[in-house]
Amino acid sequence: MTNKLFSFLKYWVFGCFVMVNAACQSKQTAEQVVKETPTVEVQVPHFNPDSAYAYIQKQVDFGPRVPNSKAHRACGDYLIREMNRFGASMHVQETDLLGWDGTVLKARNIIASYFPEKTTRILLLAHWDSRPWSDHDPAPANHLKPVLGANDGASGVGVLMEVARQLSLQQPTVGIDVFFVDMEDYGEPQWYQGEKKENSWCLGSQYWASNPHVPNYRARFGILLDMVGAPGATFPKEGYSQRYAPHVVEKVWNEAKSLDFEAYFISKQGGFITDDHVPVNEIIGIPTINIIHLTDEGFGHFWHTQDDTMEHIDKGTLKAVGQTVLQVIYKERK
Ligand code: AHN
Ligand code: ZN
Repeated sequence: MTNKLFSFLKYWVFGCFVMVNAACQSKQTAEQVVKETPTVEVQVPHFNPDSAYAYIQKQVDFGPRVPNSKAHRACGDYLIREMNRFGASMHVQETDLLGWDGTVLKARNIIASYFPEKTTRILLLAHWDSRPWSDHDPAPANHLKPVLGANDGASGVGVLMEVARQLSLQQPTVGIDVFFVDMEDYGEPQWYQGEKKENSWCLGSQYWASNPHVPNYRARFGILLDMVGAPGATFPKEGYSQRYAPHVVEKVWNEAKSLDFEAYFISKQGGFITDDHVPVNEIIGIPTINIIHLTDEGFGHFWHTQDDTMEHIDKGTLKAVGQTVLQVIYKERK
């Protein structure tokens, strides 16, 4: 009797174990089916705006990074060091460029390549030099003073440094080249009365577009970041971007919308801005857009003034731009 009861209990317990186990296994199988189903969902890393902010602060702490200055040299060294630390293969283009005033400018274009073996590539750009003249400052006494360039220069570089840090942690499907462009902001100042010189802006990108860091360089498309740190910044669809790379504009603005950033990436036609994406489109022929802060009043009241400082850098704006760029990169397929 006791034996029979024991035997019954034994099989009952065993039966329960089998049933529970079977239930678990069928659950596992269901999960595996879900995992194995091809899906467009990808894990996009979280852009950290505190890091981007710190990278902007660091650049600004060198002082104005104007051509041929100690601060410019030191900041360039810092950028090369940091991008190396973030696991990129570095290409540094050193060259002498001629400014509108005849000054020989010691330029360094800094290109950080991720996954150089991949043939499908995206090019990301921002200029790292700052402007030698605050020619839009309300006080004429400031017109010959250099711009600190927290927003104009450092913001785009800071966002791309945080993108690079994420690239060092998680590999996307495509290869990425992060290009810190030199000598963008040496354009002829407002106060200059002499003969107007064409193409005095964007000297570093003009040079690169004619002399790429690797022969026959190609990228599927490019994204330039310029002045991407101001609180409440608005990025209309800039003219040259729409002309040369409308599909890239749509891709980027759609991703921004899906992340609820349409207050920044506004659905509005912007003016034509001479910037580093122009030689990239016109000389080397890579469809490239410009994410640039632009309002009906221009680039912001602090643009090319003594007031382009950290006070006008906003982490909410950095997040909107950085997360949108990361989403575009990590969703791109071969
Ligand atoms: C012009 O105003 C011609 N280009 C604006 C490009 C620029 C200057 N971006 C930053 N500073
Ligand atoms: Zn500028």
